[in-house]
Amino acid sequence: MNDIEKTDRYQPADIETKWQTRWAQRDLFRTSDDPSKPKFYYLDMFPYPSGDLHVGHVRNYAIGDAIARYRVMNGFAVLHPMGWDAFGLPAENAAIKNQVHPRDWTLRCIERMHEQFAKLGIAFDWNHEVTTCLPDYYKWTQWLFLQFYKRGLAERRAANVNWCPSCATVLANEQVKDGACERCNSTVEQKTLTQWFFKTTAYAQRLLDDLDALEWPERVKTMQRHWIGRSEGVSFHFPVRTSPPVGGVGGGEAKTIEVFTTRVDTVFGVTYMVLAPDHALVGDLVRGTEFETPAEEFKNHVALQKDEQRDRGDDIPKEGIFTGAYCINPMTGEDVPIWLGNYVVSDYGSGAVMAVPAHDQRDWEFAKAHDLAIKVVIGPPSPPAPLPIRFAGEGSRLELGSVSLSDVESAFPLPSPAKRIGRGAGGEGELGAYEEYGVLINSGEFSGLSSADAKTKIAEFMEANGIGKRTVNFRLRDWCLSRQRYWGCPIPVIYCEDGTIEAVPEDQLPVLLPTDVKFTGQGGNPLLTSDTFLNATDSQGRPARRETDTMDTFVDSSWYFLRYCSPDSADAPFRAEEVGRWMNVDQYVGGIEHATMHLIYARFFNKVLFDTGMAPTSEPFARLFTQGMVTMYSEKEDKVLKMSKSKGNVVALDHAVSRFGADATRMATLYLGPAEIDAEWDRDSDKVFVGPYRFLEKVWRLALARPFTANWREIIGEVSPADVKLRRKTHQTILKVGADIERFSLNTALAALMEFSNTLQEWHSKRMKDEGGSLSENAVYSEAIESLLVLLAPFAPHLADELLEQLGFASSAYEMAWPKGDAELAKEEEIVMPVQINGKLRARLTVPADSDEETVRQAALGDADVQAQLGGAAPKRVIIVPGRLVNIVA
Ligand code: ANZ
Repeated sequence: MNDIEKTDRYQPADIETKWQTRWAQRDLFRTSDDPSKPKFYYLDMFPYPSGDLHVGHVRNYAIGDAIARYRVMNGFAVLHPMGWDAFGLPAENAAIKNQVHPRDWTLRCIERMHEQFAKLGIAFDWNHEVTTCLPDYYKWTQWLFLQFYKRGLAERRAANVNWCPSCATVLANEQVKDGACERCNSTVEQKTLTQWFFKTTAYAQRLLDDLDALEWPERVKTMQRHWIGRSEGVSFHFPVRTSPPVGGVGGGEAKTIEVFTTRVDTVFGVTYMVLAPDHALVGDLVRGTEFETPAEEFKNHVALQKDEQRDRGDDIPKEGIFTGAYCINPMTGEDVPIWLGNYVVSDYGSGAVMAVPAHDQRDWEFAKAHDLAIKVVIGPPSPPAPLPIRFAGEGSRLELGSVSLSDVESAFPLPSPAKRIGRGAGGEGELGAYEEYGVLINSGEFSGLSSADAKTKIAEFMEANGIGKRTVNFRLRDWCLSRQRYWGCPIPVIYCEDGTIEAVPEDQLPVLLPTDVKFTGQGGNPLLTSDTFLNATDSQGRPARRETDTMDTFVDSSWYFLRYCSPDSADAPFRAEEVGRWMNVDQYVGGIEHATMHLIYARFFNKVLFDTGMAPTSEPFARLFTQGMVTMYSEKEDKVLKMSKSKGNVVALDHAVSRFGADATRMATLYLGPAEIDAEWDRDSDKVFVGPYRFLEKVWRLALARPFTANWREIIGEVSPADVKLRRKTHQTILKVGADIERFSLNTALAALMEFSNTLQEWHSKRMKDEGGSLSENAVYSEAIESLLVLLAPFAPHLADELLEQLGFASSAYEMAWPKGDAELAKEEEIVMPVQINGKLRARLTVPADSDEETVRQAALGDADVQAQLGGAAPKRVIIVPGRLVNIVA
């Protein structure tokens, strides 16, 4: 199509290194300190430095780079930093395996990742780099811990942990596989250890309230609301009988069981009590009885079941045992047998549930499994005429008010089959608890009230009579931050001989990780092998022992976005004026897997720092975008999985870049589909690159195909009708690409650029045939090419800069202004559409060629001729054939 010589062909390898070197030499991506520019803080979730990047990672950084570059070109001062979440288990495991120090291993990985980011040409400002495992960072993590400690927001207390007896170490839930240690396969035990906690629960309400105003995906907000789990209910006590009930005469009632319920309207339907197997009272209830050993065994058995599964208890088989003890329902005086159950967890509410099997599906399943009574106390909203309920009193069932299953079925034809299906999987066929609100029955003086009224009335009654009180419960737990690991931030406290705890004085920070440790792989915290570390001196000069727990790495990542603002701050974790300038983060981007833990911890941290006056905003991340991940077929597992080295389904960045160049690699990852959705990488990997690569080749050819006129703005003047279409496309593309980038729709932005290049190509081929060559024609072409290159720069920055240079530009696209789209020029021409009424041509409509159906419809029905024909009657149907015809059936 033109006479470009072979040497002028697109050669990504040459131009990419050239531009990377130039950008680095010029420190082009240094954050602007121009205070007159509006600020834009773009934050990618920082990576764990694991070494090699693959195209799945590239997608994340390509998204961020496109947006950050776009903002810069639009006149913003953009902070676009990168750093390393550099503490953590993999480095420690690598140390054990390869006898290399975790620090060396980590720093080597970081170096390697630096190279790869450079190869990709991502516009990070490395002047803001942070590395959490280096003392200049973790000194401040320790300092922040001490501020929390001073404010009573960090405390030490006992907690249950997974313990591997042979590794002598605590295991995270993810390291327990089917009740066994992932590494050595020994049976995992539950152990109580004293651990450090951050009191996230103190911020539960604010973490919930402030979610509303955030511009976050609704899905993430919902996950956080669920995680925080606010419930309104009533807490009250069931006194424990000290002797078994005999004919309703009780023994002493010294002990009580506290319950929390969201359905106090069902209190008359309690037929048994369930305690968490590790509830504090269990020992007292069973001591010295035949139930003591079974209770202990049951506790150990349940301890191996996963907490998350037990937590809501919906999908697990309901296991339990009787304790032999009874308590008393304070509202009815009835005896209630006390059971232990696997579906009740000790750290929610009070660890005890008043079970109402007729109205709670979990209780229903439990009652069915253990043959316990079911008493109906809520009927459907408009109850049928009173039905004869037989109060059965046979067998082992409770005497008072108990009904058999068939009584329930015949008394209350349940509202709809759907409602009868329990939440639990499997279980008792389709019959289950009636969990809806309704009208109270069998509930003493409260019978006849609606559930809603009864909840208020019973709560008021309990409060007036000192039985209980309304409470709010949160599912959110305090954050256990202790890890018995070496490669983490040491917790800066020491234990004195007299048992007191001393915070390490701030001027002695950081507490450095010692180097004289042994990584034996034998388990236990390697820090215990360092005498220099262990032995400390307290404030009185007496010998003391240093804390060997290190912090959960989520602590490091809870404040890195603040440190990015002033990475070199030496006398505070960050400087007020810099966090004042940059916070909060305008756009945070990361995986949905961080919807809860990280994004809750970071919000909590930021709130505490806001309260101390250190952080300028109460929320750290104004806008959040969760990008989808890249998946690929894994030979190893014979299915499509998240791209990862361990699954053997990766396309390495190095491989991609050396074959297709960084620009095509970046574009290929963006072109996969909408950025928020997971996308599958083709098994025939080269296929994915071909489209973007050919497109870049085409841009290359087009840009050099005709003489470029830098001053096209001055000479563009009257555009000949033959060139209007190209000019229109130019302005349409400018408007579309900008709008698409703003809404993270990068794949459609790329599609628009590709379409634009096709229009340009067609125009050019046609022009080669005509003689062409007018001034105005060159100007239209030059405008199109310049726009194309500048619009392409956020995606393919190397190619854009190279071609701009070849066309005579002295600066990088990074320094150029984003083109301004002219809506007038972008406007489609108008078309005439015939309007038929009952098959007869009645009017001609002039509408913009790109009108949507609704616009055409409105125009047709508003047309004077059409209105006259219809004579005020509404048409039966309006059929629109886009761009061609309107058909009205009157
Ligand atoms: C009786 C009852 C009757 C309940 C009924 C529900 C329906 P949220 O806060 O929404 O999760 N519960 C209380 N503590 C528990 C624990 N430690 N482990 C397991 N379950 C527990 O719901 C609170 C409800 O969960 C409480 O209300 C209690 O069961 C149960 F028709 O009390 B309910």
